[in-house]
Amino acid sequence: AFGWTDYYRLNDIYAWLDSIVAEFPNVVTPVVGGSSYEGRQIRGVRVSYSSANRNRTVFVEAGIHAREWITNAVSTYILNQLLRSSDSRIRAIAQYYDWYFFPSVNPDGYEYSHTTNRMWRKTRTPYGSCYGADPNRNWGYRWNTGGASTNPCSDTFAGPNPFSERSTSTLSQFFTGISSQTVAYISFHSYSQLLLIPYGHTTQNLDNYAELKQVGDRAAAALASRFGTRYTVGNIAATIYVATGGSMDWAKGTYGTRITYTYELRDQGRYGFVLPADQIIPTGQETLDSFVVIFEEFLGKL
Ligand code: 0X9
Ligand code: ZN
Repeated sequence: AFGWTDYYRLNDIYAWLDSIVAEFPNVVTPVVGGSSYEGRQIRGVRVSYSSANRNRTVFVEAGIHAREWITNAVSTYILNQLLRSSDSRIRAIAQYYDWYFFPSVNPDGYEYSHTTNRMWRKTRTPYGSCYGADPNRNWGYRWNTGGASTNPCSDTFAGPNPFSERSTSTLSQFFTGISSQTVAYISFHSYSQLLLIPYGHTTQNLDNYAELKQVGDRAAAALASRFGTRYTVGNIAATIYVATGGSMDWAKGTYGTRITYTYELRDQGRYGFVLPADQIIPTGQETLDSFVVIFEEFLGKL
């Protein structure tokens, strides 16, 4: 049975999505956010407790990098808690927003990381003798203007053009369709314990950086208060490196999405991408603590 003490294959995750649709038919709706080169669906769910919440839509994306398995698991952990928790703060945010969760937005890469190469990162589109573009270098905002490669054999290959990948192109079209009602874009990566704010092309703090930094610092404090896990909060290019073509930057740069964070979840390199499954629940708990702070902040203000 599905749970949070192991990592799961794509079809197990999708079967679990079906199970929550069946269990919460008035709240959870299945959605298809797109498709992949190898023909898999990018499946997700919409969680909505009231039609009044439509203009407060939150978009959550996990697994854009195949090997970052903790992200897929944490996204389903949070989704499950939004449905089942009796904590009043969790109930308040669950019921104030409309939520879209896409636990595995690079399904071909995710399956390949299970079957063949645990360290796979990219999509699986063939490019000559190499495979895949980096789906977090492929989005059409300041595409390939730094921190990306033009070599198809590189792990940060931007692709031959923006949205060359079927997964990013179809998911971006889905997002465009809901962009006018969407207030938040959350992207889950691992690892390094960072809470990153746009943009990746410049160390300048643009748009509503100050607001996001202030809320992010409070979110990181809440996260640390559970188990002492320390996160650094800041601009992408200043905190890690210049990187362009990321999904969150595209949402903010194209549609001005107000609440935009990229998480780099546990750990800081001891296990790296191969985080033991017994850390899924604690990582989920502390990450949800930070989520509550972020989304409480905007209660009644959107
Ligand atoms: O390099 C990346 O894509 C992310 N780090 S990772 O180690 N998980 O690969 C950082 C994402 C930066 N985000 C944006 N540029 N939007
Ligand atoms: Zn990543």
